[in-house]
Amino acid sequence: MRSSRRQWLFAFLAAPLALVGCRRKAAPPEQRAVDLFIESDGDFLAFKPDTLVCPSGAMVRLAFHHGGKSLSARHNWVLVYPGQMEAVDKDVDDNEGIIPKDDTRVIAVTPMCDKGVTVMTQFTAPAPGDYPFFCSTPGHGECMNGILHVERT
Ligand SMILES: [Cu+2]
Repeated sequence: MRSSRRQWLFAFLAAPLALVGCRRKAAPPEQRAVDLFIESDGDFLAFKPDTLVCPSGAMVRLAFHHGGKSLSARHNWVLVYPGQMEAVDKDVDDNEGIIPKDDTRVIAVTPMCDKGVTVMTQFTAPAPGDYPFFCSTPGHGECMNGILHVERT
């Protein structure tokens, strides 16, 4: 008798836990995909637009187009954590602006690209906040920068 009552109790206690377990195993909600487009403003050292918006947690697919007409300097698009732009920019000055793959201050980076070329990068939008982006070609970042506003979902 006693053991069967224990089994009953166990069944009652275990049932809600099992439900929670099932819910956790369910497929996560599909990650929202967002496409962003940005280009360099002709031969100016500027991004057009210089402000982008996306929701936190989204899978962002960003296309960057080098809109230069006569200017042959290369550009890229580098997204960094707040307050890190100047330091990252300075650190790559001696290496033609090439961002090392293991730089933890960097969220996303496109390849360097030539006039007329479009390059892509993909990343998960970080926590809500304002994140600076810039071109890391030496001498460009000071003018060629902007802000990605990551919004709360
Ligand atoms: Cu540039």
